[in-house]
Amino acid sequence: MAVERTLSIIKPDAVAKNVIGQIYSRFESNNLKIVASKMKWLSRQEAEAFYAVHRERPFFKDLVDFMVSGPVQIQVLEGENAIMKNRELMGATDPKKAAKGTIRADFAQSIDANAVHGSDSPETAAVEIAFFFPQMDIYAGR
Ligand code: RTP
Ligand code: MG
Repeated sequence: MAVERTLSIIKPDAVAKNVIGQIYSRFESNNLKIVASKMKWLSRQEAEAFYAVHRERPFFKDLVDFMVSGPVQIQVLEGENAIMKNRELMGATDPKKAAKGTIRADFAQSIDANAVHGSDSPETAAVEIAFFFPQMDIYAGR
């Protein structure tokens, strides 16, 4: 299996709940290495650009309102099969439907405030990583 990189965001609800460390522990114990990391309070313009694929969806305004409601913790995760592995650790978009033991089942309260974002394909991972991190700020760490 290939070593991949994926973009992860700990959303404002989980940052406010003070569970960054607990979520990082799940990445680490599942062999996902944090190779870039920063805390940032997104502007409305940044949040709209990041979620531009959802611009026409009915939930777009709620999504952007939520993403700018407080700071987020943004990281690049590296590891075997990192994109799908992170999606598995996150659980389903709606925490009520998320499998037991997933990040969203344990830390999220609603489909809007759902604790984490993760890239969903190699193509979106490349675009999303470049959106937040210049190449020089990503450390392979080997
Ligand atoms: P994310 O992009 O944040 O990792 O989440 P996802 O892939 O699991 O879900 P996606 O379909 O990409 O939707 C992005 C975010 O929009 C909100 N959403 N609300 N009310 C709704 O029906 C609805 N659907 C999606 C969620 O907060 C989701 O994380
Ligand atoms: Mg998505």
